[in-house]
Amino acid sequence: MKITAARVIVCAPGRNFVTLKIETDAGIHGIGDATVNGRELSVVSYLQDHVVPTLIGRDAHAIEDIWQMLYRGCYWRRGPITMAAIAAVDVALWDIKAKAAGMPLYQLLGGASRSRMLCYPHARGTDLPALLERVAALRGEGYRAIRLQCGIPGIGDSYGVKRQGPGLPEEQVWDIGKYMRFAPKMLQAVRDAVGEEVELLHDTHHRITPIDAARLAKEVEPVNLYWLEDLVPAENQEVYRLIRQHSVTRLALGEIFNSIHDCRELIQEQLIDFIRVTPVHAGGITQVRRIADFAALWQIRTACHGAGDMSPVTFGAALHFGRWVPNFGIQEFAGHPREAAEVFRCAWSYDGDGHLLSGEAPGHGVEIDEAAAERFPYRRSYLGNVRLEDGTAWNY
Ligand code: CS2
Ligand code: MG
Repeated sequence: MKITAARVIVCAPGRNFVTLKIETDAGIHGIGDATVNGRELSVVSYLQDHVVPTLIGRDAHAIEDIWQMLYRGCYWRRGPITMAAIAAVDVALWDIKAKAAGMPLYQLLGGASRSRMLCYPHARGTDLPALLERVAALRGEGYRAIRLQCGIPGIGDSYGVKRQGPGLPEEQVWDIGKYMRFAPKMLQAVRDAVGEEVELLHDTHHRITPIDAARLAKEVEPVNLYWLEDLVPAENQEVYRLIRQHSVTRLALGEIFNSIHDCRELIQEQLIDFIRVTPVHAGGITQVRRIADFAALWQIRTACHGAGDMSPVTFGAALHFGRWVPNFGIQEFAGHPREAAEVFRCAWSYDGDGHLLSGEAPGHGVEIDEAAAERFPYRRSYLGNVRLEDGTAWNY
């Protein structure tokens, strides 16, 4: 089966998405996600100007060989743009192969390890009462695990509360001390409100220092969180040794990783409990599967990143991966803008009881309506610029 064409479709149904569509001489097509939030057009050019010309005429079934060619042949390997481009090709080819075999992608990967996937939505509130109200509403929708993000007294809406609109980066203020004084109280207050049965998660979003992270992880042990996520940036993976030695609070990391080398020490030194890599940012199914198998050696579980900027295509691929992968943990389910449903037709669904269903359609079960996509043209947008109160540039 030969690749005959590959096109990049850019659209903004509520937010920007970049989709790669690969067509074959068997009349079967597949789609992959190439969305890198805030740097979308970089991947468009990487695909259109550099990758697509090398794909035409190749065997669409040769997923591994094409992955290795794109990874090794580019010389300037790894990095978010390269690996998102490789991911888009990889997921589109897995979609094609599964469709050609007439089976849902999870079957092609090795069959179902579970019938449904535990998931968690985002509860956000500008203050604690608003957060508690949102948590109660999500409990009413059947969710068994919920992520908590709250405005912080003295610095207003922080990460995970105020949505970034289109246009140039918004300046946001952060203060470690104010966060450190508020977060443990916020988390305990929600635990007191919902009881012990609900899994509670929190994302610190790279915003504190390692010793603060150790203190926070230790202080919230009584809350028995499902996890604390992205406590500190992990370019230097060994900083997690300091955190780990002080606490048994579960730790999650990895949504920004794009290579197995970004998490090798974290995994083999058991410095984390959940690995958050997701197909679009970590080189597609082909590499995410490798990372999951490596993580399984230390009983580390998967938790694919599933924020709204993970396209419905990535979400579909992640759910089929999650249906198969033996060491599955949980799937993030932040949801997509309402308009996205006009462009992407998805076979996956929420079961109303805290779990997601992959669907049984051949492939990853997601299709794009190109005519509808044209109704939502690209709009340049950015993540925020974060600064400490003294003006120091800080981590978004
Ligand atoms: C967050 C993301 O969902 C999460 O865990 O870390 O919302 C992240 O902020 C965005 O994906 C960045 O584009
Ligand atoms: Mg996160």
